[in-house]
Amino acid sequence: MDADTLLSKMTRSIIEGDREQAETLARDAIARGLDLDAVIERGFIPGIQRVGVLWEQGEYFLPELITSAECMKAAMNILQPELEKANIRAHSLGKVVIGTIEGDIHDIGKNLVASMLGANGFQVVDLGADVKLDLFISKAQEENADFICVSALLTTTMMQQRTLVAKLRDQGLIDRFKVMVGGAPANRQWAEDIGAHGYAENAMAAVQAVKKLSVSR
Ligand code: B12
Repeated sequence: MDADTLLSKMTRSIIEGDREQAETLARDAIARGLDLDAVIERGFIPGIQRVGVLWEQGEYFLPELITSAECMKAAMNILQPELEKANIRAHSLGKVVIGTIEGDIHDIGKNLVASMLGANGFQVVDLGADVKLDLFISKAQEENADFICVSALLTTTMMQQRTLVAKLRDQGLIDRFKVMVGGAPANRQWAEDIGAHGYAENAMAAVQAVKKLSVSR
């Protein structure tokens, strides 16, 4: 099987919610020594994106969404240790506290960003999903982090990104941490409007953006 066939099988495994197949393909990619960033970006992510479209078109319902999301997580659980090994070899570029904002349980995109940052030399403290604003702040202080990365997938919870930046400003901490925002409803304009330091539309772009901010520190 060539690499392109493998990638499209990965995409299909997520769309079809075939967990066993997704896990087998993830292991296969590791065994073949494929570039795991590409495997995630071009194999698995297009699958969950397609699931999003099918849900929007009313062809998929919540059970299918959940099954596909679980497949995605299962594949990432296999790839994650390998990505971490790459990180151990790399010199740490800084510490990132990351989470999905309060009221929001979507964590697939956040997990991808966390994995990619970890794989690219950052120390990552993942707070999970539905994270209280104050916890982002206290953890960032406790961990002496350089960056706070905040994901939001709902137009309602996205508003909390603004509140978090305002809280940091009120507490005189806005210059201590660089704040990156992301998630499907966010964009560059939004980041600027709320006074965040950065935005990225996907996990690889997030790595580039955080690296750029880390140089400017
Ligand atoms: C999978 C999914 C779910 C799964 C989540 C499983 C999980 N563990 O994450 C389940 C089924 C649980 C779910 C639940 C719900 N969902 Co939902 N879900 C989706 C879906 C289909 C895909 C999201 C996803 O994983 N995308 C794939 C990842 C890879 O992309 P991503 O998250 O955008 O992340 C990338 C970038 O945004 C960026 N990024 C992400 N975070 C960050 C952070 C930083 C700092 C940076 C720099 C970058 C960055 O990098 C990532 C990787 O490339 C979207 C549809 C869509 N088009 O987005 C709806 C969607 C987000 N859900 C939606 C809704 C309404 C809900 C529910 C309220 C449904 C309900 N009625 O119960 C609940 C939410 C409950 C809650 N309180 O959170 C709506 C939101 C609508 C809106 N405008 O607010 C969407 C858009 C679907 C729709 N069109 O109606 N959902």
